[in-house]
Amino acid sequence: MKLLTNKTVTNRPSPFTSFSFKTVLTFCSAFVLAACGSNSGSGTADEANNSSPAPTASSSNQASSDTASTSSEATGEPSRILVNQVGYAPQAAKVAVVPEGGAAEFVVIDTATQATVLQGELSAFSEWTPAGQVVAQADFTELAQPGTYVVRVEGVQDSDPFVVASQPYQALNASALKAYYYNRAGFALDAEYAGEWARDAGHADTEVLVHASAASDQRPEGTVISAPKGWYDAGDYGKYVVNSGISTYTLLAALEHFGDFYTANDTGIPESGNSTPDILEEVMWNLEWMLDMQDPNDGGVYHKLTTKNFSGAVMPSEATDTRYVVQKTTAATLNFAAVMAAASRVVAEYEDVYSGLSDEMLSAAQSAWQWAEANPDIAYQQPADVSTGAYDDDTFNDEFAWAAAELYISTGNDDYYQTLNLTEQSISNPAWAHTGALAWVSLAHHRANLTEAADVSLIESGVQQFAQELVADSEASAYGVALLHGDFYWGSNGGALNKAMMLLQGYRLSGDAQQLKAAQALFDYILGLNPTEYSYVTGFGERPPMHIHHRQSEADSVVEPVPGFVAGGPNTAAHNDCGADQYPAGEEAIARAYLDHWCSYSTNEVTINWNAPLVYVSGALESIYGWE
Ligand code: 9MR
Ligand code: 9MR
Repeated sequence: MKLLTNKTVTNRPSPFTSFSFKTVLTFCSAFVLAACGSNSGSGTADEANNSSPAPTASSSNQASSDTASTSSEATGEPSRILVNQVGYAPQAAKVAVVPEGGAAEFVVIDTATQATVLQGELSAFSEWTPAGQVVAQADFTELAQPGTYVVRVEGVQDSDPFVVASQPYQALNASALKAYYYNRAGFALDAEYAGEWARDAGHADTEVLVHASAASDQRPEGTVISAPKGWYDAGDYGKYVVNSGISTYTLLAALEHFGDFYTANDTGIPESGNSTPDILEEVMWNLEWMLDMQDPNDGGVYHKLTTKNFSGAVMPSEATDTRYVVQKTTAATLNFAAVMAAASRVVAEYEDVYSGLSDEMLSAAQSAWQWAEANPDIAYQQPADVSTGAYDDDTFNDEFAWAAAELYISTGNDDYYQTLNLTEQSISNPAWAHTGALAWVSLAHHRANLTEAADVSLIESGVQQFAQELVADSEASAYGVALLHGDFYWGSNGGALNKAMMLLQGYRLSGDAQQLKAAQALFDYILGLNPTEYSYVTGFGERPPMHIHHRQSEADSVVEPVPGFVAGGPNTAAHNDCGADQYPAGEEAIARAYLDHWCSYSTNEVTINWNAPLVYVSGALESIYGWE
């Protein structure tokens, strides 16, 4: 490869990658998600009861007309050279994916001058089986000069234009965080902050009924409680503790790990400019709600706060059905314990602002832990009269480990470390039902300040081994991404971003450039280096989703959806919501089973748990590539 100047050219959550120190290999198929702890129980009901009309020919064409020249269904080849449509930091690894049919060399063209600034050889062509596509890579890492460019191979369509610039993900990071503000329950979004997405407040949740499934002596069925604030989970208006767990934690971890970056950032939310970081203000909105989801009489935590059924596609203020807290569960209670223990550390840094809150959170975490120890196996059972999201995790070993780790770090009490029993804990990619890896993330970050009970070399080697497995998958992939067929479950884009986050945990320990490169590749995948040719984040890139399954975005009169949300992504469940025949490809090309249409809640919904690693990874890359 040679740098040229001034020359003009004419032309359920997947545990596939998992290990343990006790040779316990967890292996489960994407087709038996239930066995992996993913929620297929409610999937049956969701799919069977799908009452939303399938898109008409013209409406589904509308989705594809936005992408008129994306991946050809007939050949399966990408229609153009694929890049990260948002761009790259000067020092980042930069790899484009090139379809078959053209020359063996590539050039990079400066769009301002039409000069060729770099030329090189393509890698060998090989198949990426999740997409059923044969592609090569063009590695243009050497290109470090800021500017706007395209990658060109004679005989195939140019890449989209992209920038090389310092701080390329600053705006995306702020927008991904601001997505949580747009999903605040019980809060009016003023035009001053929300622009054209301003809306009235909905769901005050100051009068919520205790559902029969959650009744106790002190709080019988029908008791009115108050649990305001919190974020809407997703495109629906429910508030679910299990999914809030990993989401809230991941944002807290972003702040714990990259404090300087977040302390200086302005997200443009009403609290911006005060003495606490915006990310903490945003997280506090959800933490305050979570605190109210704990029954103060016994420490148990309600699984969710929702209506009995999903509302129609209406604005929050128009969705006024009665809301309930439903069943206390082991998973919700342990998610609560883990998050409150972690939050107590972060909030302690701001004792002058949140006086007494850190202690309150830690004791709430401890009483939740005690409830879970006394009730170690209470799985969520969807009551007959309730049909909102189930988040019905029924294996709790990972939640126990995560909560124990957070309590250990925050209290220094070795009993929690012994209970955690780290040698028995496998690492699998984080997901709402698979939280064990989060224990490793926190322990690794705090490794210098743990008590002597902790086995720091075990903690480091565990994180390293997981990251190295992902590097190997990345290097074996024609697209250069650590994504296997089994990774295409509901929310595959969240899974990809969580893998990037885990690679960055390895990188933070080792400084290994291959781990950073593999994380960058997964991030590139989200922003355009994928066989659908979308940049999956609303408002970013050349072809972002326009029809996300997000009730406000569907119900308002604004053409653009609320920005900063990552769409769920292609998956094996994409069959019955819009109609199987509406999807561009089936099982044999699962990485293309995505539809940018409101009806596609299985591929095009947005959630707080998929956006959290988008925030984490974009902020981490900004920090690592030299934010100042
Ligand atoms: O809108 C709902 C979405 O938030 C959920 O993730 C999804 C799966 O539980 O269900 C969606 O609601 C659909 C319901 O399950 C079936 N009828 C059509 C609804 C969407 O319009
Ligand atoms: O992310 C959840 C996924 O793992 C499940 O398979 C799916 C079907 O039950 O539900 C997803 O979670 C949805 C939740 O139930 C309701 N709010 C929207 C969530 C994202 O689609």
